[in-house]
Order: sequence, then C-alpha cells, then structure tokens
Amino acid sequence: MMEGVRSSGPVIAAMPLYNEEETIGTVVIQSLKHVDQVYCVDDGSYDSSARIAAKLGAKVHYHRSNKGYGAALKSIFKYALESNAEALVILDSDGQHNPNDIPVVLEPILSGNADFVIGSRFIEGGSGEEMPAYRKLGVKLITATSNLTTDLSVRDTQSGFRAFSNRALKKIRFDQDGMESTLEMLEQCKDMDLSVTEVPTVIRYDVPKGSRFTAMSHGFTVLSYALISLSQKKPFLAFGLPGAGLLTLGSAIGMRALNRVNDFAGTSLNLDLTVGPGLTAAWLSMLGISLIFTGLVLQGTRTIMKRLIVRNFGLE
Ligand SMILES: Nc1nc2c(ncn2[C@@H]2O[C@H](COP(=O)(O)OP(=O)(O)OP(=O)(O)O)[C@@H](O)[C@H]2O)c(=O)[nH]1
Ligand SMILES: [Mg+2]
Repeated sequence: MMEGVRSSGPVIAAMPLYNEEETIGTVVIQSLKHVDQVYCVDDGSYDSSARIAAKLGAKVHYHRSNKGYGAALKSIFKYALESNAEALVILDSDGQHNPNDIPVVLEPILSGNADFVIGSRFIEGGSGEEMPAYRKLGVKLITATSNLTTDLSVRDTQSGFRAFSNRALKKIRFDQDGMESTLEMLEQCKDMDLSVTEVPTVIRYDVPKGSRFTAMSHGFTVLSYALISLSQKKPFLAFGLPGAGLLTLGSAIGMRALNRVNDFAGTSLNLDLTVGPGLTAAWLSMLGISLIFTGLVLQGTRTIMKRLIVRNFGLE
C-alpha cells in the first residue's frame, strides 16, 4: 500500500497479459506489495495465465480474442479512469520488469513532479548494456525518430514500464492497437502539455520466454509508425533532409565528373568516365530536389490546414 495524502482513487499496477503462465504469478504477488490493486488484461491467452492472476488477487479483464498490446492498454486506461486512479503503473507480465521497481517509477507521479514516467534502460542506472545489440539499435532508431516528431528528448521510448498521473489518464487518448501505442502516447504528452520524465530501471533478457521472434516484426511496425508520424507532423524535415542528402551526393558526383572532363579535355577518355557519373549525378539531384519540393508543399499544406482548423473550430 502506498503512503501519503490521497486526492483521488487507488494506485493501480496493470499489465497486458498474453500467454505468460510461467511468470504472471510472481509478477502479481510482487506488484501487490507496492500498490492498492493489480489489474491484468488477458488478451485471449490460451494458457492458464488469467486463472493464475485471478487466483493470486489480480482483477482480470478478458478480451475474447487477441486484440494486441495497444488494445490491452486501452482497456487498462478505461479501468483506471473509471476508478479515478491517483496513479497507474503499467509493466510487462513476462518477468522482464522487476515489480520491486514500481515505487521508483511511481515516485515522480506521487510527489507531483511528473505526469508520465518511463522506466528507462538508457539513463544512468538502467540496463541498456544487457540488451541484445540488434534490439538496442532498433530501439535507438525508433527513439530518435520519435524524438524528432515530439521535440522531447526521451532516451527510451520503447519501455513498457510506465506510470501515469490522474491528469495524464484524463488527457491521453490513443488509437493504435499494437505496440505503436507507446509512441502515440508520447505524442499526446507533447500535444497535451504533460510533463514526461525517465527513471532508470533494469529490464531482463534472461526470462523464461526471453526475446521472441515477434520482437523483430514488432520493431518494424513501430519504426514504420514513427516514420509515418514524422512525415505527417514534420513533412519538411522528413522529406527535405533525405532530399538534401541526395542533392548533396548528386552534386558531389557531378562536380567530380566535371573535373574529369577538364582533366582529360581533348582525349577519348572523356565520354567513358563522365557519362555514367554524369547521369547518376543528374538523377540523384533530381530525386533530391523532388523530395525537398514534396516536403515544402506538404509543410505548406499542413500549416494552412492548421490555421483553418484553429480559425474555424478554435482547436490546435
Ligand atoms: N494483451 C496483450 N498483451 C500482449 C500482447 N503481446 C504481448 N503482450 C504482453 O505485453 C508485454 C510485452 O510483450 P513482449 O512480447 O514481451 O514485448 P517486448 O518485451 O517488447 O519484447 P521481448 O523482448 O521479445 O520480450 C508482455 O507482458 C506480454 O505478455 C498482446 O497481443 N496482447
Ligand atoms: Mg517482453
């Protein structure tokens, strides 16, 4: 049980649950030591996960079929809002997060210093070093893209260990049913002016199921979402930057080809050494210019649409 003055309802620990019968028991028992309630969303598991969780004192909500991680988070948010939770902490049920870190993740919320806390692997004291290299690269790529979109400087956007204040629960809305919901929430924090902070946590990679094959495909889905989101929110950056890169490369190849023309002026070597690079330079430059132009048009359209919406509906 948490100490302190209560302005609203319970402190809840919640977890998406999908076929985790080997670990869920320990996670529920240990979590109950730190919060008022444990809430599990069983997403169509075909093992004994849900029965074990319920037996050990968790409240279990059932989805009849597997709807995905984000869909489970939606059910969790709905329940936390209905309970007017003072704070909500979400953690994985596969044993990768240590429930004894719950107080650390909740602290900034309960002391009123943040609305959204991420248990991060990549700040001092976190467990980023233990992460398999390919996963680390994926998470860093997703995090960098997401930070460009949100202007936040979060170090670990992909941690499932997160806590929310009552204010954040009331303001955050997300649509995605998959793991992309992790990024959508951060965009909401930025849009709704919620304060985000990170605390170090250890995330284990030696749990019974360990890192699974699906992690790769989840990674690509989340990265695609991050790129689409960036191209929608900051099209000039998303198209203009690669465009400028291609234009620079094209120009460099073009300049070299031109220099060759000068070097071999009057000899028969000219054509062989300059036509190929010249053509490459031309199409790279044209592609670069098209991308920059696309970025400009999209950015302009976005600005005009935004102004129209603000003028006609008073919304940002
Ligand atoms: N409700 C629900 N939970 C899910 C689903 N997929 C995964 N989970 C749960 O979400 C948490 C994180 O899922 P994982 O598959 O472990 O994802 P991850 O930790 O990013 O990847 P790994 O390193 O491979 O474990 C776990 O507690 C899973 O039980 C799903 O489709 N529905
Ligand atoms: Mg996991």
